[in-house]
Amino acid sequence: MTETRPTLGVGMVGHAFMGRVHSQAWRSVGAFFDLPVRPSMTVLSGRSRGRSDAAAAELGWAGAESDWRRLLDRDDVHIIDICTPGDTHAEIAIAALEAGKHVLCEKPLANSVAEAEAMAAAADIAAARGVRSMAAFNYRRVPAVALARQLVEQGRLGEIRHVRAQYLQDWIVDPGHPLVWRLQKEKAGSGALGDIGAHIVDTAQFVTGQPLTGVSAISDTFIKERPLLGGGGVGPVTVDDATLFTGRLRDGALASFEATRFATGRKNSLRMEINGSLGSLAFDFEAMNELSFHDHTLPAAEAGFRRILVTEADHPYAGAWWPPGHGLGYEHTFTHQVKDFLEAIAAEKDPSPSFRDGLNVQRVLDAAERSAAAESRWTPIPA
Ligand code: SOE
Repeated sequence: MTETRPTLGVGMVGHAFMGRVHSQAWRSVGAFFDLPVRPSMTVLSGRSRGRSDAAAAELGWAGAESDWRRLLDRDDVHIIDICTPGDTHAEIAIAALEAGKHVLCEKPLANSVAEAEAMAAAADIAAARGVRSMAAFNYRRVPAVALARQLVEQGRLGEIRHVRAQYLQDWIVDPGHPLVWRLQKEKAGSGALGDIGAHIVDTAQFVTGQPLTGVSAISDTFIKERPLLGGGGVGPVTVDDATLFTGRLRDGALASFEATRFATGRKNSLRMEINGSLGSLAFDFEAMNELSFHDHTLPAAEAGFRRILVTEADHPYAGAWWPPGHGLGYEHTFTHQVKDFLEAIAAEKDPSPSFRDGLNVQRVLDAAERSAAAESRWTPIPA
């Protein structure tokens, strides 16, 4: 059959952990979802020519460049997918939008509110010309999280009173773990707060449909110095190892957030419990195919948390994959992300989460950082 769908060439910047998982998404999306456009893995770019060539061959990209600016000059590149550390996001995203390329950008959107504001402003100007942008908060695309959103939207939880959100990892508990870029403020912006706290802020606001209005935070860096990557001594850790904060949602719910890389035994435990007047929801990414739901309208004798296995064809995204019960993994959330992004581009609609949503998360992170520095002072989030 002749291919009639338009082809959208993708240029991906960065090919480490995020680049690898985004590559998997671009490789698989067309095989599992019936898309109105056809993505083509045109080119990736990294800093070294040799490593970029090798990564392109390994990950399935047609070509490689060693400077992302070259991707913007190419007519066969329509989408720029930014998978680099936060300190480069603003420059690449703004240049790409100005060059008329649609942009998908990893989280956190930027390293500062000022950068995120500039990106959101560039995205607004680009959108008026039909150029789309999206912040990559992949956990919204876990079927169980998308189902949680649907249940809240349907009013099954009633009035939301509490959100309890945690993102727990343990990969830097060992003081011998080297000083990687995620532990350097100038590269990453912040530590556990921006890397994983950003996800629970986005997920909580997405599922409840409500923004946070203010926060009060505490934060610590337990291990102050770590071995330099190339050897030759130690260097200072300039970001938080853990940040905790309380907050209030728009309609009055009280919320708590905990982002830590020191929760021994917890590998990638993004957890959320939401309590409403009519029911509650609970989720843990370490059991990502399940959502627990308590229906408080049932007689007390029958009520209680029940586990929904979120693998039915009627569940968000799940029908495109395997028969019920066979389950999905981390990588599928990225496939769902590019599916939604491509569909929005084809429909000439602004994708969600937008750069404005990314800016809002940035404001929450910034408020938490300022609050922690000011003895947990209550810090409002600017609208
Ligand atoms: C590392 O902490 C990390 O890879 C984050 O950067 C991701 O955003 C998260 O999904 C998993 O953990």
